[in-house]
Amino acid sequence: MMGDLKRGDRIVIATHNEGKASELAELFAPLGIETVSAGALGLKEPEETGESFAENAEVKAEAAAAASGMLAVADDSGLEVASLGGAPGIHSARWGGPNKDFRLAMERVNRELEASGATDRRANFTCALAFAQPAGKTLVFTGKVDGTLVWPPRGTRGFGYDPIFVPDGYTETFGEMDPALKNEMSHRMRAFEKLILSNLALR
Ligand code: ITT
Repeated sequence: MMGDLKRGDRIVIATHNEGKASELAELFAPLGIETVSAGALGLKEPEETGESFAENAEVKAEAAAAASGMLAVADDSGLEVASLGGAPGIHSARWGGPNKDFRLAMERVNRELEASGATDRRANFTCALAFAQPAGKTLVFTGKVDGTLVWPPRGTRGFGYDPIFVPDGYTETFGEMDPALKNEMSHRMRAFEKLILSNLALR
């Protein structure tokens, strides 16, 4: 099994998304685990052929572990809008188009919500974190945070769809909130917590 993650380790964060890389680096730092991103190592981006967050996270983590010979953690995540049947979901990055323009992606979410006539603006962010060893089993952990979508977008912090997402129990969007507070409740942190718990339990 795993149980191999320990203080002083250096792991690859198998992402080319700087927003994710920095949030995950903040989560791993207090454990004494140093992170380097796949982008910084010049690793190729594998094609995301999976049909779920978990499958795509596995594909990315295994590719990075194989290419680097290091422990790898990949994050596949996205926004699921209840009134849009869970869209954009695993296509969240693609809604930003070739230029990864999330202003456009947020506009599309809002446009489709208005076109649907729905008054229900509930949504959640979901994250699957896959932990892969160069020659071992891959484990996947998921986390979710529920909230409501607002329009127009508010705040310039975070990344992706953060400026339109207000987590339940708060009034600020993830785009306005202190990044440390987002990291205390995010989908990413909740998946991360399970990864760490499973690691400790196996040691
Ligand atoms: P990698 O595959 O290289 O990790 P990516 O951005 O392509 O980067 P995904 O396929 O997992 O990653 O797409 C996730 C998208 O969902 C991401 O681009 C954001 O637009 C959105 N997303 C995920 N987590 C988010 C968060 O915490 N805040 C805002 N948007 C988020």
